[in-house]
Amino acid sequence: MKLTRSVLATSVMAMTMGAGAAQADKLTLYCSAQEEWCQVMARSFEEATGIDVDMTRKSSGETFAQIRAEASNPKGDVWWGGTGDPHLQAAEEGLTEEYLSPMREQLHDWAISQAESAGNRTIGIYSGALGYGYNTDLLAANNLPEPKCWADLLKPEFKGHVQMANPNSSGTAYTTLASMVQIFGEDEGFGFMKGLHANINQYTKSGSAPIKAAGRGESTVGIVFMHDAVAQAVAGFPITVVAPCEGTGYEIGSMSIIKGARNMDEAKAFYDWALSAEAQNLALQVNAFQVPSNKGAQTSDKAPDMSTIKLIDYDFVKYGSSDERKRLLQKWDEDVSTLPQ
Ligand code: S7P
Repeated sequence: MKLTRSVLATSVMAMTMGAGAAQADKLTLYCSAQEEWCQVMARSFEEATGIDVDMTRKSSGETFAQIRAEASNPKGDVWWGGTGDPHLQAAEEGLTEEYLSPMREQLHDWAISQAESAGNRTIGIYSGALGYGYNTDLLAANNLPEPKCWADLLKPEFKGHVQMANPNSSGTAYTTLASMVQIFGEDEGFGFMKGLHANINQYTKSGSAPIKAAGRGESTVGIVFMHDAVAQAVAGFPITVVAPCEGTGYEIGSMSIIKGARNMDEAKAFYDWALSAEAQNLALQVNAFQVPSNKGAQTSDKAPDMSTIKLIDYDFVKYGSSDERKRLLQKWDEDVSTLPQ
């Protein structure tokens, strides 16, 4: 893949600025998007720049916890992908580095707002709406009514049929929890999570695992970002994608440079490159159906159409704040996860 002149110039500039960099031509990338997308980003950056990339894929909440644990001796350089809330929390806790990329002018306003709300210690790279998907064959085999709303997932006949991730490890599941609180209010939102708990067959570590299980016929419903459900349908699995009738939350998938990165020049080169239309178009190669943040990047025609989905005005500042994220997770741990099923 060829870099545009501006991205290449930016990358070269970043590389030459860094006299005294600890290690040249190496980047440690923490990735929280889907594995295939992480792989193609790492390999394409290597091809474009000759910089070796050591990439590890972990869920958003797990990566946040790792970066925090490593804060006194940072091992990662860039955290790319994953829901924005833990990136905002990392920014607030001083775990990520302020950076103003020359690529910012090419981005949608929502990506810049994400950056500005965090003192430019993170930035939006894609967006996507939360929803769920279900296996049409299993739904029919179990005589279940077609679900259209969040409330439908609480029906007693769905007991044991619904899967979601654990909000501590998964950004998708934290977005679910924060969305329910915003849609229904705190008390009713937690009431919803308790009702849902009764129907959950498993809390997975990774956010997209529940829809993969539904695709394989191991679970009927998976609560995920709608683009992850579309990916299963496009792969040929009998999955129907639902935009819940009450409205839904969404994510601004984000990227941050880790504070104290050992390979700071390479980190900035990756950051600039990852904001380019060319790099964001790599999503199309791996059936990643998020909406890209570069105005010139292509959105797949299979991607959920955000303009037709009833989106809430998700309060990223509040639900990405350290206190609120900790509080909601603790409350979920104490009041929801401990209930009998
Ligand atoms: O699969 C893509 C995606 O849904 O995964 C990210 C997610 O946060 C990572 O998985 P976890 O839920 O396990 O944290 C999203 O940002 C992305 O759209």
